[in-house]
Amino acid sequence: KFLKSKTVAIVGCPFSGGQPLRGVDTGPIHLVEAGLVEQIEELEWKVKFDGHHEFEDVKAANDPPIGILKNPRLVSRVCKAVSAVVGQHAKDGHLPLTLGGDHSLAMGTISGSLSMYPDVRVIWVDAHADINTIASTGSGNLHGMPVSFLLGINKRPPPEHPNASGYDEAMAEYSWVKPQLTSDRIVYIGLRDVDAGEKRILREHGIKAFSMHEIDKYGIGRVVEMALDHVNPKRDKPIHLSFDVDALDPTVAPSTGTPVRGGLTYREGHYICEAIHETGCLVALDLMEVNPSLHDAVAVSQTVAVGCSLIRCALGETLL
Ligand code: 6HN
Ligand code: MN
Ligand code: MN
Ligand code: MN
Repeated sequence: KFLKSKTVAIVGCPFSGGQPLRGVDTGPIHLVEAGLVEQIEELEWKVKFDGHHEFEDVKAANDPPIGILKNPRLVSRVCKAVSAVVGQHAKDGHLPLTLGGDHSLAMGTISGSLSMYPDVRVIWVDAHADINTIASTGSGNLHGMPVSFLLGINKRPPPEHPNASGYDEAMAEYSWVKPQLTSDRIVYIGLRDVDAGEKRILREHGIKAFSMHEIDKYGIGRVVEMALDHVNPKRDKPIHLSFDVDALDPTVAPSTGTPVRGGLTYREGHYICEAIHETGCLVALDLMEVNPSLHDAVAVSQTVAVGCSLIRCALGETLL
C-alpha cells in the first residue's frame, strides 16, 4: 500500500549505549551471519545491506551523565543518525529493517518513519513499556525511555525532585526528537514488567496496552485485532512495528538483557508478525535487544533464529 518497491533496507545498529550490558551491540552481526539477508531474499524481497553502522564519533569518555541519564550524548547522536538513515530509506520507498542493539534506537527509527509518514501507527511489542520520563526513570537507562521522547511528554520535574538536575541540558540534547507521535497512535502488546511511574504515565495519557493478562484472557488473535482496531481501524494507515525480543518468554528467547518470565510463546510472537504483515500496512520494522553475549551457544543460536523467523513472518512468510 505504501512502499514503492518490494525492497528491505537493513539498518544494522550494533549499539548498546542505552543500557549497561555489553554484547547487545553484537546482536545485528549475529542476525546477519545467521543468513537473514538470504532468508528475506527467498521471500522475494530485494535486500539492501551495505554493512552495519559505525558509531565511533561520540566517545563514551566525554559523555558523563546528565542528571540521572546515562550515556546521554552518545544515545542522542546515534539515534539522530539512525533517524536520518531510516527516514531516507522510507523516502526511497523501501522498508527499513533496523536490527538492534538496544531499544533506545527506536527514538531514531520511529523519528525516521515519522519524517516520511507523519501519521504512522506504532505497534510496540515488549515486556516493558519503555516510556519512562526524565522524572520517572529509576535506572537512567535510555532504552527504558524512548517512547516518552517520541510523545514529547517529558515535563520539568519540580526543583525538589531527585531527577530535577540536568533537565534543561537533557532536553536540549534531545531537542532533535520532534514530538510528533500522539498517544492514540501507539499500542503495546506483551507488557508484564512496567514500572509504577510508567503505569501512571500510561493511564494519564490513555495509552492502550495489551499486557500478558489480556493475552491470557482473549487469546493473541483477538488481542492483535483489538490493537489494530485501536490504532488503525480501517487498516489504511502505515504501521511501524517495534519488536523487543524480550517480549517473548525467556524460554523462547533467552539471550536478552532484561528477560521477564511469563512472556509470549513462540507462536504468539510469530502470530503478531503474521497478522501485521496481513494488513499490508507495514512500513518499518525494528528487531531489538538480541544480546548474544548472554547465555551459552545453544541459547544464543535459539534467540538469533527466533529473531530471524519473526522478521520473515513480518515480511510475509506463511505456514502454508
Ligand atoms: N527494554 N523499566 C526499566 C527501566 O530501566 O526503565 C527497564 C527497561 C527495559 C527496556 O527492555 O527495552
Ligand atoms: Mn534506500
Ligand atoms: Mn524495549
Ligand atoms: Mn523490553
